[in-house]
Amino acid sequence: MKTRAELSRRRFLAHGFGATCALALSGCDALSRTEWLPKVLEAGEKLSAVAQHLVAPRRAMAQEFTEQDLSPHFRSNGTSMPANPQYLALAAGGFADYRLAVGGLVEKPASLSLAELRALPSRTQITRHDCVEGWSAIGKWRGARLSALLEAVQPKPQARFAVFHCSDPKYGKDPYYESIDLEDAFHPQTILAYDLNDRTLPVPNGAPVRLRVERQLGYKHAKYVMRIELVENFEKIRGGKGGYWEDRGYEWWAGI
Ligand SMILES: Nc1nc2c(c(=O)[nH]1)N[C@H]1C(S)=C(S)[C@@H](COP(=O)(O)O)O[C@H]1N2
Ligand SMILES: [Mo]
Repeated sequence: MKTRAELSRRRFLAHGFGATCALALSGCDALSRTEWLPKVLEAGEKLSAVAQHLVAPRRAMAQEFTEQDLSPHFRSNGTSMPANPQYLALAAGGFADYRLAVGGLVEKPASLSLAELRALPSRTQITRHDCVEGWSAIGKWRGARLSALLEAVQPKPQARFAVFHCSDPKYGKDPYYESIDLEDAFHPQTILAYDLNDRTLPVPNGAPVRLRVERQLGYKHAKYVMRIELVENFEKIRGGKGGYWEDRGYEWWAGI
């Protein structure tokens, strides 16, 4: 359980300009010197996305690092063991029966085993994970390119977002979920990671599959992904804000 102080710190950090600039990006420094932009940023997440376009084009790559930069230990945050009997049964069987369901607004819904996911075109990347709670870690991730998976299932023209449904009920209640737009979904560094630091992804970091969406803050990187749903909007999904923390006040746009 998070203490009240931790939760309010999360909320504080998740709001507005703080989340965008907490990581001391030089672009943000330059922007904060202009008078109008901080006001614009306070106006909401859509405008934060606009500001992000000003400092970096959407196709820009997140910084990548070398083996020497790896953190000695990649910590776990949030759920470290989903309290879900179905998940525990899958884990006990080494995830042999795991299937990733892909559906919603797609022409060819699919259900993939881990072997099938591993057979998709992959990418390996050493990147820095930044959590709004005030810590960072550098890890080496390997996973299936989400673009390859989406090309296989063929998004329908109305599809605008990919929603990641996870297996962990937070605080014994609502399952974690997250979403990204299709521009981020097709970005080359967006992968469904199954390895961390050259080993099978450990349970505390989201086994068997977790999202890496490198130009976004930590909470967007959904762990324990069971189902991907393509949607036009978030109207019918849980709190309607596109993510577990977003439903509780975080910004949907967490670009860094
Ligand atoms: N399913 C699920 N995904 C999640 C979370 C979670 O609690 N459940 N926490 C998020 C947060 S806030 C962070 S910082 C990262 C932590 O990833 P790590 O455990 O590999 O450090 O996972 C994100 N994805
Ligand atoms: Mo986080």
